[in-house]
Amino acid sequence: MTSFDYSSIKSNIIAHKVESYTYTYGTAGFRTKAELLDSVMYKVGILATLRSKKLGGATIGVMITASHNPEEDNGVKLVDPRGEMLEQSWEGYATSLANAKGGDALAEVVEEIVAANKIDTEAPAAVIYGYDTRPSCAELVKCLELGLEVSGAKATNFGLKTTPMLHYLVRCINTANTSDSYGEPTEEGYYKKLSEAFKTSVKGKSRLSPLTVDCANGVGAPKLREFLRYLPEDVLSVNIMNDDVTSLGKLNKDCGADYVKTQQRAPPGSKIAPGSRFCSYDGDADRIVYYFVDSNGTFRLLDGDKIAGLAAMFIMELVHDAGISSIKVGVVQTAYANGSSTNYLTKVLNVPVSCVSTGVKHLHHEAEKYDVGVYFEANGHGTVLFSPEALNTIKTTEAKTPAQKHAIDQLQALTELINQTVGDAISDMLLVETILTNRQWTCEEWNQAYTDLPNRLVKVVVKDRHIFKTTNAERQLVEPVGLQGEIDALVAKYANGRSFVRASGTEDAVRVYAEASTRAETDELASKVAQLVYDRAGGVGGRPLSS
Ligand code: G16
Repeated sequence: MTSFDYSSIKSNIIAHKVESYTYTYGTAGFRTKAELLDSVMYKVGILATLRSKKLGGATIGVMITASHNPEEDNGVKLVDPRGEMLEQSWEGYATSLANAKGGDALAEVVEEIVAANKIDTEAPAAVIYGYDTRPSCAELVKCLELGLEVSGAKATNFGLKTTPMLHYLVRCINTANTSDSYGEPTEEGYYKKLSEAFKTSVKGKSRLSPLTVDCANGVGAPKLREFLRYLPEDVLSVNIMNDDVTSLGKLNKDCGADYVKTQQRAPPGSKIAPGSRFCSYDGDADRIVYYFVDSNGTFRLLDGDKIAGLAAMFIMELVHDAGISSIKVGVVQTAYANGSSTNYLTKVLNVPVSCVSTGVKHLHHEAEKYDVGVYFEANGHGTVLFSPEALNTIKTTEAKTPAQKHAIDQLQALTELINQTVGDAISDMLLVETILTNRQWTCEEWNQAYTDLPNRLVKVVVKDRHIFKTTNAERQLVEPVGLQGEIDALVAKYANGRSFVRASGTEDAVRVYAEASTRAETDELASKVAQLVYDRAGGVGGRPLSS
């Protein structure tokens, strides 16, 4: 069926479950308890079809995942034709559709979208979709499929995928048979592209000691295992842990990138010892953090900030060695970036740094403004973007010396190795492993770039997190009125103190971030700011939680 079936849409096949619940297309799409999402999936199916029709039948992606959230949650996000997040102007449509109660209201919103975007509802539409390992995915997929059917999309189920694989597939499909072809639109094509690029970028270098990867008991586990079939053991040696995707309740539980970043410790049961190298993915394998214990047995985190610093340093040196003066590197961070990392980037690497709001979509767009834009959130979400001009320069520059040729080849391999559609734990891991292998560095040597200021992230559950409104890339609160002044007064009491508060876009909580000169002062500042938030906004469920 290709027609747009208004009468089915009006019959409102899947009704809004809890009348009073308001959905928001947030930091990473819709995300909440899985049992509240069936009507949302149905409507997202309709929206994805409309988006494809609007864009001349270009393939749109739908990913069903709640990433780092607990197993009982689920979520959904749309992927635009070049593999990037849904254009922001359409997020409002997503929210309106999700909150339309009853068939008439739904049809009305659909008609508004159609009219505002001059969409020919009989135009062709193509949508691909994938999902993670959550037990709720099977039911939600059915709801999505109904939405795709009533709106007349040519729908293709790509099955179990990591989020970045789905982004990759969308871009490959939309660029197939063009000069801009991104790759073979299959899972195998993804594995081949990344593994070949990795082999090139570490050629002639001794293999490092084995890397242990914590896969958060999520989709990253089977996919990494599959990927490793394309890389001989003498090129990259990997031990996989937390790979149980069948037992209930294990996804992201006391493991994964979010746990390691917020708890600042290795997952229980990891046999981490001085000299070993560990990393953790999150539940849908789009984030990664590295860590190790130093010779004193102290846990050291190499988070998204450290990865950004490492990548920027390496790429800048390659660009220099390649003799290419026209390519300028820039870095994009959020307010969660550690103050020391920003200092390192601006003062040591002398690289321009922009700060934007939380959410990959914000970082991605900012990074597109640079020739090479390195973007990472401290939580390990990020990638590197090469502008079309930079890609062309790298491709066409003729080497005058063997050293220049080596640098150009390395840059070329990086453009293939890095998933430029979105942050990708497997691809980012290969990027880090490339750099460490080329340098023959340990994590300890990588960590020497700068010392993190002690920092703390605290989660506060309040009655209504939506009353928190921010400005200045989320670094200041505008509402509740007066609260920012109270936070500033507290911060002023601490050397190198910094703290900010914002509502999470993926969890029902307010996040409080603090950093200061010492661990004790940081914890004190975080707890005092969290208490302020709790008191002002009607905290729920006892005292504020340490994330
Ligand atoms: C998502 C977003 C990230 C964001 C994170 C936390 O990550 O993609 O950009 O940093 O949520 O967002 P918030 O603080 O608004 O809850 P993931 O890995 O869960 O998709």
